[in-house]
Amino acid sequence: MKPDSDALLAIGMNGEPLPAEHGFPVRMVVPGLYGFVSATKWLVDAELTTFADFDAYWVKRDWARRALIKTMSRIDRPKAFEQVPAGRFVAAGVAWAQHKGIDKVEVRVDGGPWQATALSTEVNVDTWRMWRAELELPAGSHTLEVRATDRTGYTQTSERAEPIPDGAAGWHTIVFTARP
Ligand SMILES: Nc1nc2c(c(=O)[nH]1)N[C@H]1C(S)=C(S)[C@@H](COP(=O)(O)O)O[C@H]1N2
Ligand SMILES: [Mo]
Repeated sequence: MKPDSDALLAIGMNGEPLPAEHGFPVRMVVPGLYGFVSATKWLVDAELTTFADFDAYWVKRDWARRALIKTMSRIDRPKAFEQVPAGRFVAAGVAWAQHKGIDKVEVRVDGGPWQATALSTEVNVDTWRMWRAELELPAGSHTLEVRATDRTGYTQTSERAEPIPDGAAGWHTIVFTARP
């Protein structure tokens, strides 16, 4: 209920009624909070209460009571274990830092120097941002890593965390092969 949370009850998506799998007829969406604490689908009723007075579904299953989405980036191309032609290759993916905004996304190949990526236009600080990087790949097996920095100046930590209790952390890493 915070005025600046931009929380909403969503009844449509892409100009159409919500698809059943995404919560038809109505769901909650709260930018900046993970789905498991905020994005109830197939909403039928709501109870006004406080964090202290109510154990939500996932809290009873050892997930965090309040969970802010962590600044994160993801590699979508190449896919894990994909074979791509050696030489010039465009890697791509998305990054997000809700309520903060993405400042930059960097990638590195085989533990080499971090290199900047090109970012798509920012719709607003809550939406995902696409990135792309042009790589020059020698033939052989490669490891690609990605990390994002948000506008508070925070760069994603390499230290891994499991999704439970309050969201995964670490650098998304893809192993793939460039064939001659
Ligand atoms: N009713 C209901 N709503 C739910 C869940 C659920 O298990 N039941 N899972 C939540 C979680 S963990 C996430 S990540 C999002 C996923 O929403 P999506 O399927 O639209 O991507 O829904 C949330 N809303
Ligand atoms: Mo989730």
